[in-house]
Amino acid sequence: MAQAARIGSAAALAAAVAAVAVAGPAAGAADWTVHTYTAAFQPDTLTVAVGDSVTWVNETPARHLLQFSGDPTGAGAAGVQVGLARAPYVMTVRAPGRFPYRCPIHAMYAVLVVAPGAGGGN
Ligand SMILES: [Cu+2]
Repeated sequence: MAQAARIGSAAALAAAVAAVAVAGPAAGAADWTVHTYTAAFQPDTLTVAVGDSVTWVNETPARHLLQFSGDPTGAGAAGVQVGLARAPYVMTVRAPGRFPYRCPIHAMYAVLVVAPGAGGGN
């Protein structure tokens, strides 16, 4: 009984590992960082590829908002809005396009440009 359960777990684990290998980030996917300062995003224009990840890091004690026009994640939202406090915010981009965003609290503006991925991985 216990032996069968262990074999079952091993098979499930192997399946999970295989699934991750198939569904994981596309080869060559890059990670980018945008720093959020008192009155500006740095860089204020960032061009990435579909499948890349972008991390926003808040370098100030103040809370900021990331208010996007459109949805770079490809989930289809009319606009993505995220509060940026102490913890970084990580987004995997899945939708090609030009996505302006702002922090309305501090009148900060920036643009995320998502180029279509070479592998068509979206
Ligand atoms: Cu702000």
